[in-house]
Amino acid sequence: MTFPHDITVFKSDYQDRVPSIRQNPVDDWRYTTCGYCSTGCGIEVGVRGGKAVTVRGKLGHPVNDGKLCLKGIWEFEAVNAPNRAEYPMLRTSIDQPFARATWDEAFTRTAAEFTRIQQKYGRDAVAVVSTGQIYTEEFYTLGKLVRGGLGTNNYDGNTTLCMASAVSGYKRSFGADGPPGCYDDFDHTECLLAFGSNLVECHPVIYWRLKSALERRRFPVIVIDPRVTMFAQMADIHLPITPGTDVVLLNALAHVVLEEGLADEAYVAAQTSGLAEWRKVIEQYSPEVAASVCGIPAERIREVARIYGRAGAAMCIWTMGINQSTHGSDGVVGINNLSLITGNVGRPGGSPLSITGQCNAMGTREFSSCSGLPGYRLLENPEHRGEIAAFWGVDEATFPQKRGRAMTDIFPAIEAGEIKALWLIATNPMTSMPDTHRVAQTLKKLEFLAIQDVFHPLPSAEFAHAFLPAAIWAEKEGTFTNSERRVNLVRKVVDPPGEAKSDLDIFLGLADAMSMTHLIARTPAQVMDEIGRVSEGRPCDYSGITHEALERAGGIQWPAPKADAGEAPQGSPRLYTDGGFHHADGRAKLIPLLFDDDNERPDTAYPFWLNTGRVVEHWHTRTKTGRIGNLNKFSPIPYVEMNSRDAARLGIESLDFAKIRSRRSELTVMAQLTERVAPGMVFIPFHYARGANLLTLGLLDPHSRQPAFKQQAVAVEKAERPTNLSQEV
Ligand SMILES: Nc1nc2c(c(=O)[nH]1)N[C@H]1C(S)=C(S)[C@@H](COP(=O)(O)OP(=O)(O)OC[C@H]3O[C@@H](n4cnc5c(=O)[nH]c(N)nc54)[C@H](O)[C@@H]3O)O[C@H]1N2
Ligand SMILES: Nc1nc2c(c(=O)[nH]1)N[C@H]1C(S)=C(S)[C@@H](COP(=O)(O)OP(=O)(O)OC[C@H]3O[C@@H](n4cnc5c(=O)[nH]c(N)nc54)[C@H](O)[C@@H]3O)O[C@H]1N2
Ligand code: SF4
Ligand SMILES: [Mo]
Repeated sequence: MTFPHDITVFKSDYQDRVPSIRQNPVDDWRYTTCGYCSTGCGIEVGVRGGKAVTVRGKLGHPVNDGKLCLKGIWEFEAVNAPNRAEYPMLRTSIDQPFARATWDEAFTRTAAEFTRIQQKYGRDAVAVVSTGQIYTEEFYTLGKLVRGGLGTNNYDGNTTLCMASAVSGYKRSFGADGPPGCYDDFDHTECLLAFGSNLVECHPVIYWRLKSALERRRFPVIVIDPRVTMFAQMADIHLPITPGTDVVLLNALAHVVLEEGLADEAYVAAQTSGLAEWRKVIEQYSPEVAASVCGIPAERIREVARIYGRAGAAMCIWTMGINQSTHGSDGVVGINNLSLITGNVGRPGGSPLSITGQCNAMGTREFSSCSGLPGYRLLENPEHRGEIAAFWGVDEATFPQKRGRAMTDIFPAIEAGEIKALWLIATNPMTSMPDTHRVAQTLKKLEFLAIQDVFHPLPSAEFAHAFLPAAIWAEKEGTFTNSERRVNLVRKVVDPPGEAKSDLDIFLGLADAMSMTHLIARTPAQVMDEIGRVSEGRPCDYSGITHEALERAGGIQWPAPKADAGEAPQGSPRLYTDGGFHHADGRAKLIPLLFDDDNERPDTAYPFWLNTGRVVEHWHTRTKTGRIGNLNKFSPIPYVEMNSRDAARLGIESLDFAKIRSRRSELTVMAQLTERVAPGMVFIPFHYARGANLLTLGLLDPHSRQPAFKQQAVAVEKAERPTNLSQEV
C-alpha cells in the first residue's frame, strides 16, 4: 500500500507497541494546549503555508507526554472547517436574513442597543452569558467590561450547566473553590472512587494517566454509575446506582467509616468543624437504608467503605453524574465529607478531585467575575468590592452587593420580560440547555440578541440580531487552566479566517464603542500582568505566572506566587497540604446532608429513566466535531442506547427507530441495543441539535442552580424510519 505522505513511526515509551501515524508534511511545529476538554494536553500544531495541517502530542509534556485523544488529533480540522464565520452580520428583525456588516457597524449597533435597553429598562435588562472555552485573559477582560462598565448583575456562563455544583460544594466545605488534587495522585493512591464520570470517553488522557499508574502499581478502582460505561467495565467494583441517589450512598459510606473506627480522628479534630451535628445525620444512613434507596446491596456498600477507609491514601474523582443533579452541590459536599473524615485532602494520592469539563472552565471560575470578582473575591464582601474598585479605578457603587442570576435563571427572566437583551459568548443554548423548545420561545422574546461565535449557521443564531465572528483556538494568544489547576499557554499559530477577530479584540472593540476604553488592557500579555497583580496573595495566586514562564515549564499549577529574582516560579501540585482552609476559623466544614427524593421519576405513563451525556468522538453541540469526517462518521445521527430486553418487549430491533416522549416533547432516533444500559433506562448523547434536550426537564440544584440533565422520565415506542435523516450541526 502507498500513502501520499511520509509515515512516522513512534516507539511508545512504556510498552513495545509500535503505532504508525500518517503525517502531513509541515513547515513548522508550534506549541499550544488542546482546546477541547479540561485535561489540558500539550499539543504541537503542524503549519504549512500559513495553515494548520496536522497536530501531534507534545512529548515530555507534564500532562500528556505526547498522547492525544481522537478529538485532539483532528483539532486542526475544526480550525479549517467550511462553516467558519468570517464577517460580522446584522439584521433588525429575526424574520429577515442576516446582512454582512463592517466591524464598525456591528460594534456601534451592539453598543447602541445595550445602551438603549439599559436606559429604558434599567441596567439589569441586559444579560451576558459566556462560556468555559475562551482564554483567561478574555474572561478577565469581559468581567471588567460587564462588572466595571455595563454594570448588569445578570452575568453568568455555561459553567452553570457544567461545574457550578463542584464550585458550590468546594466553597461550602473548604471556604473557597479549587480542586485540591492533581493527576499525579494516581501514582500515590491506594484506592480510587469515581462517581458519575465516563473518564474513558470524556477525559481519555486522564484515563491514560490512570491506566499507566495501574500498570506500575495495582490499586482498587471503584466506579459508581448507573450505566456500564467503558470505565465501569475496567473497574474492580462497579456500583450501578439508582439515578440521583449518590448523596445517600456517600452518607452510608461515611456511616461505615465511623462505625468501624476507620476515621482519621486526629485529622478531624485538628482540621474540621461540625462533627457532632454531622454525625447525628450520618447515623440515620446505614447501608441497609441506603440499599433501599440506591439499589446497591448493603454488604457491597460496607465492602467499598472498608476498602476506601483502610487505604493509606484514597482519592475520589467525579464529573457530571454528580454535578448535574438536584443534589449536585450536596453530592460534592458528601464527597468532601468522606474525604475529610479519612484525612484525604491535599495529601499525595488522597484528595477529592473534581474532573472539570471545558478547556478553560477553571479560568472562568477564577477570573471572569461571573459569580463574584476576580481572584475568588466575593461581591458580598465589602472589602473585596473596595479592593477591585480601587484596582480597576471604577466607582464601587457600580458593583452589586450580591451575585445576580445564574444562566438557568436568566432564561426564565427573559421569559418573564425582565431581561430584554442578551449577549451570548461561545455557548449554544439552543442545543445545550434543558427543554430547548422553551429556550426557542424564550429567545424570540428578546429585543436584541448578540451572538459571538466561531461558526455559522448555528442553532442559537437563528434568533440573533447581531453575529460577531470570533477567532478560534490556535488563532489567538492566551492561557487555559486545566482540572489540576495547571495554567498553560495557547499560542497563536495561524491567522483567523476573513475578518474574524479574537474574543479579546471583540471585547476591546465594544469597550471602545461604549466609551469604556480606559478600562481595558490591550494585549494578552498586558492582561496576564494585571491578573498576576490582582491575584497576588489570593488562593488562586497567578503573580509568578507570565506567558514566558509558562512556555518554559509546560504549564504551572496555581497558587504560583512571585519567585525571587532569578528563580523560576514554583507551582503547587496540591492544596490544603497543611490544612489552612478558607473558612474564618481555618477549618473545613463537615456538613450534614439530608436526602429529598425530588426528581422526575419513571411512572406508568413515562416508565423509563432518561440519562444523557457524551460520546468520545463528539464535542457538546457538535459545532466543532459535526463537520469533521473522521469524528462525525462514528455517530452522524442521533440515537438512543437501550437494553435489548426492553427492546424485545417493545418489538424494537437493533437499528430500528424509536420514538422517545417526555412531558416536554418527543423525538425519533435510531435504537442501539446494548447491555451498557440497564433495563428501565435509556441513554441519549446530547450532542445533536433538536435532540435530547427537547426531552429534558432540567430541575435545578438549590445551591448551584445547575440542571439535573441526567434524571428524567420518558416513554419509548417503536417508530417508522424518518424520511430525512440528515443531521444539521
Ligand atoms: N468526548 C467528549 N469529551 C468531553 C466533552 C464532550 O462533549 N465530548 N465535554 C467535556 C465537558 S464540558 C464535561 S462537563 C465532561 C463531562 O464528562 P462526564 O461527566 O464524564 O460525561 P457525561 O457523559 O456527561 O456523564 C458521566 C456519567 O454520569 C453518569 N450518571 C448519570 N446519572 C448518574 C447518577 O445519578 N449518579 C452517578 N454516579 N452517575 C450518573 C452517566 O451514566 C455517565 O456515564 O466531559 C468533557 N469531555
Ligand atoms: N442533556 C444534556 N445537556 C447538557 C449536558 C449533558 O450532559 N446533557 N452537559 C452540559 C455541559 S457539562 C456543558 S459544558 C454544556 C455545553 O454547552 P455549550 O456551551 O452550549 O456547548 P458548545 O457546543 O461547547 O458551545 C460552545 C460554542 O462556542 C463556540 N466556540 C468555540 N470556540 C470559541 C471561541 O474561541 N470563541 C467564541 N466566541 N466561540 C467559540 C462553538 O462554536 C460553540 O457554538 O452543555 C450542557 N448540556
Ligand atoms: S484528552 Fe482532552 S485535552 Fe487531551 S487531546 Fe483529548 S480533548 Fe484534548
Ligand atoms: Mo461541561
